[in-house]
Amino acid sequence: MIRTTLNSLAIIGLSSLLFVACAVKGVNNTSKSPPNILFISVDDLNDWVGHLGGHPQAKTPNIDRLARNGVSFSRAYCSAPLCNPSRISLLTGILPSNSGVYGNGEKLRDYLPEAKTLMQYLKENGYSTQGGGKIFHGTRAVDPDSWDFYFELGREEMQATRKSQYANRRKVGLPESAWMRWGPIEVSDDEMFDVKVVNWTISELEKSHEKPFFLACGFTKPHLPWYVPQKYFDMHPLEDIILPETLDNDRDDLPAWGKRFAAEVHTISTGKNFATQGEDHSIVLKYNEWEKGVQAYLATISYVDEHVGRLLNALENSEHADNTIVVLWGDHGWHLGEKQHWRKHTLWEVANRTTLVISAPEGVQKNHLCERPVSLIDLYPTLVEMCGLPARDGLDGQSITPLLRNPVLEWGRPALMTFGLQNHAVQTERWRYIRYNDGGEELYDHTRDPNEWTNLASLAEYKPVIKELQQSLPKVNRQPLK
Ligand SMILES: [Ca+2]
Ligand SMILES: [Ca+2]
Repeated sequence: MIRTTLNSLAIIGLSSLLFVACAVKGVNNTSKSPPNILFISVDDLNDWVGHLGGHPQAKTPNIDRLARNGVSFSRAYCSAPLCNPSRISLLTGILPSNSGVYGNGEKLRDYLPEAKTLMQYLKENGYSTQGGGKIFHGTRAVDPDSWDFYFELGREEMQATRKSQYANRRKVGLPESAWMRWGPIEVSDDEMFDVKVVNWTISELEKSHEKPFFLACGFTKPHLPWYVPQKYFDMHPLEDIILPETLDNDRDDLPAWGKRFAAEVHTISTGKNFATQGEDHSIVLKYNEWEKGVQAYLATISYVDEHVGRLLNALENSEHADNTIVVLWGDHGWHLGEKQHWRKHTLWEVANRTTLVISAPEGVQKNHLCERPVSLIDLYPTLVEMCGLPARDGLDGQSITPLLRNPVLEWGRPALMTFGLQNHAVQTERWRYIRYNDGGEELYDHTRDPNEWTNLASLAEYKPVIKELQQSLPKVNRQPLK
């Protein structure tokens, strides 16, 4: 079984889950200046990292190293399984059901003209805020008021970077008529966009800064296309690739909206015969690309991990090493065939669970895996508290600093996920409850069914469980703007 189970969490390099009681000081030590934040986002990263065990062949020694230096969350969930709403909710602290931001087309300031982003709040409190790569949904300075500086490539350099990434796609043997965009390419790491952003971030870590800094480095991978240099594919030999465990008739017990989300059909138009061919999974099977896709996702994650390692090295070798919080987060999960679905865009755990690791010189345990459900919506109030700033009203999340100090603390707060208007999932340690806008329901018992194969929602014996979980559904569902 690929999915992490409670019993398999004692894994590579992580110590026993048993919490060793130990006094931990608060982060905001008055004798020091406020801590800096190195904020690393990784686009479309599910739980396929070594220490989380989401895939047994994931190789991420550097993200694992960060986890050994802090707390990693085995049940970290996005607010929405899609880039724009996930990132806007994280960075404003406002849930999609309160903002009305459900898709990738919505502009932050059309929906939330008065919202104060995390970066704006830090700026108000004496921080400098700098970013590069994909932090909001885009690789330029989305919401300029949030940033003192945003690293951007010039138009020509950006075009050259794109071109280098696609230059060899014809050589990698992909069928011309399929949408799959993955395979090794013959470019050096330094030609890759993410690496240019990492190099800039490292240059900032090597400097002295007058103010405490918020420094954001946003990887655009492992979002498709999965084109990375050959050496990362060599780390994951095709002949050894293990596929995710799936059930052929898994969709049979889904309500209408669940079936609809699973059966998403894509029209891929690149101007050359890339028309709709049906569902992703049927195309992947038709061209015998499943193993290659899994290999390419693992390879692209290893590529990101290599450069996360360079960021960590730069921080460790800098004057900021002893006063910098590190947060690494993915914006949602990813299907690679589970429920015969690819990509995100569903309310199952696979599309919503992501990687979240937090380390800090003080106030955060080292080498602990926290199993409590947490949400990316919690990051804003968490960082505000870790920086010793006044708590903000009007945020939908809740600070998880108690879990950073004591990862086995009783928590009891479920995570909430939303995909489109009035489609929600509620996740506790045991249960996942999904309710769609037409009243369709799913219920999964993760203690017996971590793959979410058996929908229990129609069984009378689970009505009290559902009633309890429904208490965590949003009371307000803001309509999208016309
Ligand atoms: Ca994404
Ligand atoms: Ca099923």
